[in-house]
Amino acid sequence: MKLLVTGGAGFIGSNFVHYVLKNTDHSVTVLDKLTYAGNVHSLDALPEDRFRFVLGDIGDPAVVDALFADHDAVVHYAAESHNDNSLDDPRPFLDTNIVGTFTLLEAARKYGRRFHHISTDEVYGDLELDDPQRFTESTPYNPSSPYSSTKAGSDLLVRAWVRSFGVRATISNCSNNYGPYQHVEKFIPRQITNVLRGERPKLYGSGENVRDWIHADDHSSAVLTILEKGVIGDTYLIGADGEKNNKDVVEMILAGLGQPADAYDHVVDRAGHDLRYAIDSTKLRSELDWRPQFGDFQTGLADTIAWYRDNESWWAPQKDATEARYRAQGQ
Ligand code: NAD
Ligand code: TDX
Repeated sequence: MKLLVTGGAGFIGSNFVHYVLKNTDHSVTVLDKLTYAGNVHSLDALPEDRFRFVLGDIGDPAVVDALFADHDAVVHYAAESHNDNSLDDPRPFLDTNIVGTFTLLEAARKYGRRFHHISTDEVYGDLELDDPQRFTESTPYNPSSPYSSTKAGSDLLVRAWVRSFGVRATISNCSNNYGPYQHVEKFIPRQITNVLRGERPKLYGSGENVRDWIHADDHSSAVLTILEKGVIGDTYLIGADGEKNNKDVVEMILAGLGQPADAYDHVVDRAGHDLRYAIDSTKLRSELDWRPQFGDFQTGLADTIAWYRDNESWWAPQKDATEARYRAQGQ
């Protein structure tokens, strides 16, 4: 297959591109605008005969149409992805996540292409810490932030284009990813790179908030499975039973870097901060026979810490500007 991957210079998209080129015979074209979150060096050293990079905006129909005409299937990762940024300036989230997805769906309709939409568990809102329920495919949408509301809107556009225009699309909603190539604005890389620079990790609020961690490679294998075997029009939740509260994750990072367990700061909480996410991925496991490979968060985190230690040249150019932005917000 010739795959078009939007947002392939970002964190999860670049991990997907590496995964596909390593584990399948597909060829890949990346369409990416290279916003502050995109990094071409995440796509270094890929096989030239099976990989191509195109600089462009998913909201530009001329660029999008030409690429759809020339590919068999599209996996759509491109998005504005950071909740904190969406609280500061929501506009780019509407432009890319809503209008950009709309532009891609119109091309999928015009050229009859298979389309897979990447989304998030945040569309379901949050859970109490002691709620025995986890999110399933039938949990009602209840997004909290400008980011998650635009992702929810984009999911609903995909559903409408399937029903009204017969677009051959599937949707997946995944929990929090970790692994290499994640921007230093995000929780785990921010704390690892802080410690590597001799600064203290920064925990929002009490640190009791829970996230359900999955390694980016497990997300990639799930997406490939859905692309190959998923039922058109269906939604699949992706998760690996990785619930941890933020305080525990910070303590694991400190331990992994030989620092005392309490060497972190509490900072101003995020506005509207979701308390807990938790995914029930029974449908994906039972209907499509998918299993995660990174069962052990501790080992996956140790690999991720090692990657940031070994790849300072990848993250250092963004670190100062990211921390300056956080400092201005008291975080
Ligand atoms: P990211 O911010 O690291 O990467 C986003 C990429 O999209 C960047 O390369 C950026 O340049 C590109 N991009 C942004 N606007 C664009 C535009 N208008 N046209 C073309 N390219 C554009 O994001 P990520 O964390 O890798 O997330 C990727 C996708 O996965 C998003 O759709 C996100 O909602 C979803 N998701 C993320 C997580 C997570 O834990 N990070 C979890 C579940 C789902
Ligand atoms: O410095 C920090 N300190 C802190 O305590 C940062 C940056 C975050 N946090 C907390 C906020 C969250 O409870 O850590 C948790 C994770 O924060 P983020 O990395 O910003 O992720 P989150 O808001 O959970 O959203 C992520 O997962 C779902 C991705 O950014 C989204 O794109 C995805 O949809």
